[in-house]
Amino acid sequence: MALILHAGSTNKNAFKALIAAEYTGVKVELVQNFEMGVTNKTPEYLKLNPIGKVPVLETPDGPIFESNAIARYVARLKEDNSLFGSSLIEYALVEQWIDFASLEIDANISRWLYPRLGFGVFLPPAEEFAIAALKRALTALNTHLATNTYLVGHSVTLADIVMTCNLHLGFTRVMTKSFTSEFPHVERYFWTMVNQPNFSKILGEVKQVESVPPVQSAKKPAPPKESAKPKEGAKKEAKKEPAKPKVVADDEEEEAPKPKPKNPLDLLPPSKMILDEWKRLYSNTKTNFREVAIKGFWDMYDPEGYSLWFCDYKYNDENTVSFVTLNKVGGFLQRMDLARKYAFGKMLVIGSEAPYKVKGLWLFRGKEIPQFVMDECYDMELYEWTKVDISDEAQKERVSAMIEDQEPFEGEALLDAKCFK
Ligand SMILES: N[C@@H](CCC(=O)N[C@@H](CS)C(=O)NCC(=O)O)C(=O)O
Repeated sequence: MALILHAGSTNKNAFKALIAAEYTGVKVELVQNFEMGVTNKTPEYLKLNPIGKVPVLETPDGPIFESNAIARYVARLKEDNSLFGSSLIEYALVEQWIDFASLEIDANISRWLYPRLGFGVFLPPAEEFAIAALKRALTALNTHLATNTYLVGHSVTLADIVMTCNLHLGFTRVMTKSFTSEFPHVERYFWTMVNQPNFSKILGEVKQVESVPPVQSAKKPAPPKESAKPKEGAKKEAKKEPAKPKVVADDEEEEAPKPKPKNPLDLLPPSKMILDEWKRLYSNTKTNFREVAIKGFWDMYDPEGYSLWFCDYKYNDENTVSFVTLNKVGGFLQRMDLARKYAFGKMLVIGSEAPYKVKGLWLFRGKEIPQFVMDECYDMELYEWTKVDISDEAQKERVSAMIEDQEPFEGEALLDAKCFK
């Protein structure tokens, strides 16, 4: 008889036991009609897990909560399997990596992701701390995986199952390609693992998230959306949940965006500079660019209502392939779409051979870089930002040269110049 696992069908903590079951051949089935935020509040569920969290495994000897404990139980049900390694030291190392996956990887992904989704208070310094801690852990993991295919030994262990499920939350919800590309061995490991048949049967097709989710100020009940993560292994799939509001955080839950409050930049005192007029002048000036457009820019520029910023890509060493570098900059400009009403930018890809340098100039409404841009456009933190001091003629001239796509720029050829307007 199958063991019953209480969880929704896209709960990453439940995936651990389901994947372990694929390796050991133990039968584990998801309970039917599980509804996150409803089922786990019932008195019957609270008898299985007094804290009401998900998942819980029902066994002939009583319930087990905590997903790692459940996965260990499922892994141990079959004797002589290699999920715990094959020696005392391997057993210890499996436990070491399970703890590391939970306390250093999962905890920091959660601290980054959940406040953004409205589960918890969003505080930028706390997010910064979580991202730094996550990067520290991923750096260590990356180093280990540079010379190891698996976390322990030469085949999949429970440590790989727990690690991959935890990374799955990160890769699918908050860790974009530009974030993970700093950790190439972790990327290789993750994609190798999720494509192992015993993993893909449970996880289905895995797609990396394309942008960091925007900050939602408060959690509110929202109608559930169709899951974007279809899974094979139909026998293990719970029935579709009925369309009722949910009230509790779960990996499977997507929020409908709240109606946005007025952008604080619209509340700034009016400026004599009209951004659209500048954008029109820029676009319509075909000749005498310096005399017409650049002069016009400085005539209209209002340092009270706007600010100018130089940006410098922090990881130029990685810009070894021209089209990849151009795509990276193109992606950044696409993601800046949210700031079109409040910004103008020039991005230069500099150099005639790799590694290319990426530098830019941005004009933003207000005296600082708008907070919503910092919060919602992940690329911002890939650049060093320096406010232009317009009392410094050299800096002003640099601004003019960047707007003009002056070549050579700082002694180098331009591979490309892209404009955000
Ligand atoms: N340490 C627990 C975490 C369980 C957990 O936080 N589950 C989430 C869903 S993935 C949950 O039940 N959230 C509802 C709540 O916090 O009340 C485990 O690994 O099982």
